[in-house]
Amino acid sequence: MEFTSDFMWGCASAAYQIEGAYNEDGRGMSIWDIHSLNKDVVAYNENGNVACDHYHRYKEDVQLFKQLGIKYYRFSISWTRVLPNGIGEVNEKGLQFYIDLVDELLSNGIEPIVTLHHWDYPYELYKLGGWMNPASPEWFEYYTKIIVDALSDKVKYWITINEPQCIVGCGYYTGTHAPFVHASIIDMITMSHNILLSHGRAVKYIRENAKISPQIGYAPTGPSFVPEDDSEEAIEEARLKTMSMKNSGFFAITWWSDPIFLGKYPDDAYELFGEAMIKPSEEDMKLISQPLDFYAVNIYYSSSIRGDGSTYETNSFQGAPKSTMNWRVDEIVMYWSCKFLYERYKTPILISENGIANIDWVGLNGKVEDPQRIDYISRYLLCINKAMEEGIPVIGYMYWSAIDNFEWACGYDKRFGMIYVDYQTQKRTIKESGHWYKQLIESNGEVLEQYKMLYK
Ligand code: GCO
Repeated sequence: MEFTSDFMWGCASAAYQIEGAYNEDGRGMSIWDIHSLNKDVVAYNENGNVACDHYHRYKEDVQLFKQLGIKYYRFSISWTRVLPNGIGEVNEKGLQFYIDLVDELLSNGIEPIVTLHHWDYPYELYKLGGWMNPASPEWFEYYTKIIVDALSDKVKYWITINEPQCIVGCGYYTGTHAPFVHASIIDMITMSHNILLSHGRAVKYIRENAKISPQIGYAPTGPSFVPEDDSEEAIEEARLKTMSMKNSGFFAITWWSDPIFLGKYPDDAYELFGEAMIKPSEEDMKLISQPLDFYAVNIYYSSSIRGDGSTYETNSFQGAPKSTMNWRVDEIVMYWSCKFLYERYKTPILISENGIANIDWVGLNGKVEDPQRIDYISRYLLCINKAMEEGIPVIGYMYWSAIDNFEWACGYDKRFGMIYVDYQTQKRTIKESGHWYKQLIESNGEVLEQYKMLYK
């Protein structure tokens, strides 16, 4: 197998999805706390108030993570736990939680990867216009400074922002995530630009001030198309559609990655948005496009929509294998995404999320048997291996998620974790996939060798 000896094997999570303790020790409210009070925006009107109670149980959880054999753990920081109003006074207890978490991880041999922002935007800043406010990049830099000053003597890996596609696309376009609204095109362009500037300011701050030499990335997602067949034309069509604004608008890969990695907005954004399109200054683009060490990407399934709106039968057929999210198990997307992303952005790739929501429960034998998850991970990793065989540098894989959690608008029904949570008792059980993951990591992926020929 191609996995390098320093391949980063890990799991991921995000603050609002696991921490709970939403109103304890001085934590301020985020848009998810406030907007999930609306009826019927989240399944069963659930919220992250308690979630996995990780805030109180992080020591137990780190012990469980250790049993998964992971070498890296990607988590995010709750901005309002540290800065209850988003800016201004620091909540020392909140900051201490993250210092303790980092210490606990390191003393158990697990390297932290810190995501600064994973969607739980401060409500107090939202009231001031949030990402619409021209001061929002300064606010983000201030928040970054507090975190970097406190953690960068121990944290080496940083991710600025998770899936900006969902911040704007789901939060303000489809209205399916907090703040659950529909904004105008011009407002979504303004927000996007401010998010990119926030990223730029954060990168600059980390690069100039981190106490140990940092590795900095950014974690977008985006619709990835796979070729309908193996002809050159089909490959080219998939490449063009993956890297186009036309099919995906605010969800597009290029909208969020060209400014950062190529220093300019994609040409077709000017065609798509016309008059509404921003005319960014050179100075802004310079700030946005500072070099990054890795391109972190969250990949789950492929898009397979033809120009006329019909879908490819090769992977989107009736009865195709799907997760409980209704997402296709479609591992080849991993290969094509890595290939298309590396060709365009020429930056080493970290798979910062990939995983499956499965029908899991604790069996009569006390085990959570989840063979589909083992098979899913194997398939996707084999496709990463295929990309690596072609010389595409993939530096690591973070399974989503370490532990079952609050799946945003889908609530708690969707179980992505390698650790099962009984939400009534908070009892945790490592799923069979978690035990398997440990062996996989110990063998540095060699346990997959037997299936390699299937992905030639
Ligand atoms: C995302 C987020 C995660 C999700 C996960 C499963 O990609 O949507 O980063 O918070 O929980 O991806 O949907």
